[in-house]
Amino acid sequence: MTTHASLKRKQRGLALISIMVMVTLMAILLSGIFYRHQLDIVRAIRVLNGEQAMLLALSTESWALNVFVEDDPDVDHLEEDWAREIPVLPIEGGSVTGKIIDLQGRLNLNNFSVFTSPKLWREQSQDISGTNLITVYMRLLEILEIDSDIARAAVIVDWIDTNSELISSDGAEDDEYYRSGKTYLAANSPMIEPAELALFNGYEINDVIALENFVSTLPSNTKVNINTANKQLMMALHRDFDEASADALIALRPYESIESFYSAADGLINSTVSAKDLFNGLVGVKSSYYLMQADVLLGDIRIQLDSYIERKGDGQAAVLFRRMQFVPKLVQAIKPSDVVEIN
Ligand SMILES: [Ca+2]
Ligand SMILES: [Ca+2]
Repeated sequence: MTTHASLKRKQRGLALISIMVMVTLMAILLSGIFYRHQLDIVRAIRVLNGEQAMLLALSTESWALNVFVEDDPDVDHLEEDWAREIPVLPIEGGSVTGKIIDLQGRLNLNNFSVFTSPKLWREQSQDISGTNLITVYMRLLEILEIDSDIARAAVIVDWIDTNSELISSDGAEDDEYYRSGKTYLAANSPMIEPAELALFNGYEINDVIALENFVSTLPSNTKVNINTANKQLMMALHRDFDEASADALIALRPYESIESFYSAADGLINSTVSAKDLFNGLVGVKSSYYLMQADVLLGDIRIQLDSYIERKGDGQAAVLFRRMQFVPKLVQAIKPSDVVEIN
């Protein structure tokens, strides 16, 4: 009996240990499942937020395209609906904001495709009182405190033109890039974005950053819209335009016709040549190319969308291309006070 009773106790003890081991294993297993489940939920929320944020950004783009349906295409200025920034719209778990920028308020670097060697020579040799694409660009560089050597223009021409002959001794084609140790050749096609300038012989990254808001790279030859160009570009239009005259010209906006701009400019130029002759072909009062920038914040997700828009003559507008990027919410702009010097 005694033996039988101790055997039973032993068996109970073993059963108890087995149950404890099983419970422990179950607990480990379940905690693993719950942990994975929680991860799945976090991932699912992220994906859902990401998709919703993308849809919100794209709906901001639809808003931008719609704005142009009602817009008067014959004149474009900063008092029109498209120029009104969307205030920060609160949405559940985040916010949306957006704005439209007129890209013809900037100097279009793809306009440099018009140059042949004689035309470049003519424009660069012109008296500084004159106004043409080269003098405007050179003055803009000066105003932005960037070295304004003519090579700055010549390398743009050679980058865009389809041949491999130098536009002038200041230009740069494949051989020049090869000789400067670059691992790429001239594109021989229109520029896609102003950041490309950083690849060009002679341009430093700081020059490109300084020029960023003053130049564009549009797919066709365009005029500068004097209703939207900023002060530095207005000053660059003529050597007689100082800060005060640019302010005066800006105060008279919007110009409903280019003639009204010419008469305002005539009063500020010490020249026998009329503003109409000086600026003909360079400036206008309407724009076809715009950039819509949207910023969507949803939970942990932040999306920035840049949509390049072309407005067609019939009131329709279309997206030429878009760039969407996910920005980690935790990334903050670096303030000078954050920078720690390491000696
Ligand atoms: Ca308009
Ligand atoms: Ca060339």
